[in-house]
Amino acid sequence: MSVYELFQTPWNFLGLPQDVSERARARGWLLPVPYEATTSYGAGARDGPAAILAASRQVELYDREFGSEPAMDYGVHTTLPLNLVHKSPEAMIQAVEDAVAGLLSDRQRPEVLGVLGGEHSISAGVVRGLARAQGADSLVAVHVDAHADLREEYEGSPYSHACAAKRIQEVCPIFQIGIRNYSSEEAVFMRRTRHIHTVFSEETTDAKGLFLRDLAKFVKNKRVYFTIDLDGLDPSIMPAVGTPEPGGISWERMLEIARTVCGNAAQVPVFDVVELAPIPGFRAPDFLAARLVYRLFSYTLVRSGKTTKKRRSRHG
Ligand SMILES: [Mn+2]
Repeated sequence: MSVYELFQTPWNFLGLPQDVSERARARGWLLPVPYEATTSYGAGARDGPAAILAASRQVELYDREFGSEPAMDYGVHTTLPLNLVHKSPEAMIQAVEDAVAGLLSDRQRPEVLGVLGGEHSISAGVVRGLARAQGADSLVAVHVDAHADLREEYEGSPYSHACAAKRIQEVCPIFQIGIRNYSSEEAVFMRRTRHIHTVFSEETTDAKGLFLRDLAKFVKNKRVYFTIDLDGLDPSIMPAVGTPEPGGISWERMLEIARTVCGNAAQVPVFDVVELAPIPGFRAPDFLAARLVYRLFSYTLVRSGKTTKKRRSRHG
């Protein structure tokens, strides 16, 4: 027996062994962004990344859907959390943009970067960083949320969580899913713009999932930035969010959406999962978020041999 068997598993996503989670070896990287400043109702999103990492160490590596332990093949490297203490929303977004652009431009870079929020306002920095590092050509966003997040500004800031999608659509077109709450200003904007395709909450519960065909078409041969505000899910399975809204997406439907995006896109270089505000002592939502992040890495990194080969050569 090695003496190291006496110690806990490493404090990283999924508790992966050291060699599988090294920067040099891992094809997926995870960046925790524990930021919260503009939350308007229930607080706690700054604790989201730590809760997801803690829960992930209990997630079974074996995945029935793949019949293997996919993370042991592709590897996930967990970076240290971004340091955003006392930063204003503007300064935070700049820091997130710099961090994401920096990680994606480095010679040693991930094939897929996952980002853990934190409140949804971080996403403006994430998509800007992605566009800066890799360009915005053929880039589209898929956005799961209960809220349209299309306000020009909210409570005095254009960088509030309530403006996340407005800032994203300045970079690329958006396909929104699960929307069930928005203001009259946003309703007008949604009708006027061609930059945004909206699937409302009640359409997502349709048994046949007809919207999935439109989604597949939207992402076909595109590079996709996939942003998931967990309040897009049904609050009966995801109550640990600042602003829970009745209705919303089931676990199985969420996975169908993720499979559709990752299976039809040319590439999903970056995703984020935001707005988990853990409820002390209630672990189910943290565990759901951890399982979702694991599936997102698997859907993006376990592909047909041909695609994998092409991607590997691109990264040299
Ligand atoms: Mn939301």
